[in-house]
Amino acid sequence: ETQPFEGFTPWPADFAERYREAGYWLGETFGEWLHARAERFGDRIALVGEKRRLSYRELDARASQLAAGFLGLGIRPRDRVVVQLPNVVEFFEVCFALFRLGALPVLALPAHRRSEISYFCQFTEAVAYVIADKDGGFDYRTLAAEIRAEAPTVKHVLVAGEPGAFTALERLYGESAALPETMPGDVAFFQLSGGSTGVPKLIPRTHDDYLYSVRASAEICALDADSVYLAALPAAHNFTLSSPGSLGVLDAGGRVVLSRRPSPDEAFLWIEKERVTVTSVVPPLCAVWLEAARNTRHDLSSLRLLQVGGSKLSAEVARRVRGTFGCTLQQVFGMAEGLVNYTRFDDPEDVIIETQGRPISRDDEVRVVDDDDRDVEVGEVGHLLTRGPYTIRGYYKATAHNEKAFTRDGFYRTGDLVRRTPSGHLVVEGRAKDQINRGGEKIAAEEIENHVLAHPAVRDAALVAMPDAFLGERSCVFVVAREQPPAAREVTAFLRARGLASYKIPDRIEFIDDLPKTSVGKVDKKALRRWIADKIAPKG
Ligand code: J2J
Repeated sequence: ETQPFEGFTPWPADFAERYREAGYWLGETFGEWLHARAERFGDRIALVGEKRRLSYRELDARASQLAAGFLGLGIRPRDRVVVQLPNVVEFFEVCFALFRLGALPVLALPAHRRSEISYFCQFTEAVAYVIADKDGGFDYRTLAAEIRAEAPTVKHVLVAGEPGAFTALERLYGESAALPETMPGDVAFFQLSGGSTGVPKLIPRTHDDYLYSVRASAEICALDADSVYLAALPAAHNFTLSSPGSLGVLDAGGRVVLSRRPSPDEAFLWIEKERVTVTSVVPPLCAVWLEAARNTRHDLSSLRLLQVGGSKLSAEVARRVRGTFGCTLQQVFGMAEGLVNYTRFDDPEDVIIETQGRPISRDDEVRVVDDDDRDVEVGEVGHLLTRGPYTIRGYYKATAHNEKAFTRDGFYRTGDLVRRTPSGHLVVEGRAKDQINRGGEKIAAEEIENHVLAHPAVRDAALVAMPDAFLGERSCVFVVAREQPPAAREVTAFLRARGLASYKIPDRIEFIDDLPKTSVGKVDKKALRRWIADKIAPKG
């Protein structure tokens, strides 16, 4: 018996038992899972990066060697390690090494900057921070130096590539060592929530629950040892990692190809070269790929499945996928907190075009409710609540927030407004949470408002979504100035200097005398959204 992990909300015992009995939770850790894959798939290629290809056996061995290196540094079970890597082979080596050790990766995105990373390190009391030297013209070592100054718990900065002042990851691969035992019911790592509050929330995922979602996803998508998956979006994102993503393909014995950029230039090259069969994109990227595919010189004929998710796909774009790529479209509506919905291969075409799919599991409990948590009729729009074998019961160390984000009987309040069709498929109709979905990248309004409010010339601020033909939504911040309004450019520069990820910088700033309020005195964001939508609407 191990001590319960502080800050983690386990499933109630009767649910856990049910999930085990139903065969969802197999009692296997990521470490064992990878060993088993190496046994079975041996010298087959598991990962293809820009510089290296790794077989299953090599990946398994490298993970053990790196785990030994981490142990040598003093990293222990349950220690948190912030991992911020682009789509490189090292991402998997590091994650699997930490899994094997029982240390817990916190999966940051490459776009995150000082504000986010510093928070993750401080909040989780991370002992190490893993980066690449450079990516996309950005030097992560500069960021790491700032993080070291702000987060004293971070004892090690480990660098894939040129280490500069820090430690080269390459030097840590050691002789395999005896590793402590890990438990399948334990937290394996942290995903990040899109969030709607002042600070990002961390999502603890266990070996048992995550591996179930991966295995079941791989089955729904009919993956096998001949599947070749292109990770075009960031590998750390839940969609790319697990729906079925890289892990799903590794589960099936297939090959994962890592693209550094999601651009058609690079992605199409990989598709041709590695004969990619399946990949996943967000809707704006889908539109870009569709355009580029019209006159590409690359052979894309190997592609059998294009998955689209992360934000709402328009039916117009959806309809073009089959004709352009000659492959099946699959809509994916998922969340890092758990629940993932897929359209199925045998769904009628209109269901594939017009719905966001149905849940993975028979034991995914889905409720669609009104503002008072009463179930609405099939076909009516309501709040989506869910619980199940791979949906968390609480965010990490967030007791007060969990009271609001979960019902008393453990349903997660997704914040999504959906409609359920008679066939059980879900259609995303909107959002109740205070978040902007900028083409799949999530922005928590309150987080940005707090940053804007820190500007000395700002008295009040409200961030809302404005419609955008390409991204679906962009962000607009309404600012009430104390006296003379600052220049918009100056506010933007101020936010950048605070170390915010680029995608979170408001796309537009509107100065306003006062924020409109509702009858109960809350900021009337509906009115602000309507106002900005009207203002930017094409005239005529
Ligand atoms: C509309 N909104 C969607 C969709 C997600 C697979 C796919 C996506 C994610 C993801 C994921 C949507 N149509 N098809 O984790 O495993 C919005 C909803 C949802 C939120 C979750 C996966 N697919 N969304 O996007 O944690 O609002 O996960 O609650 O980043 O994205 O965001 P995230």
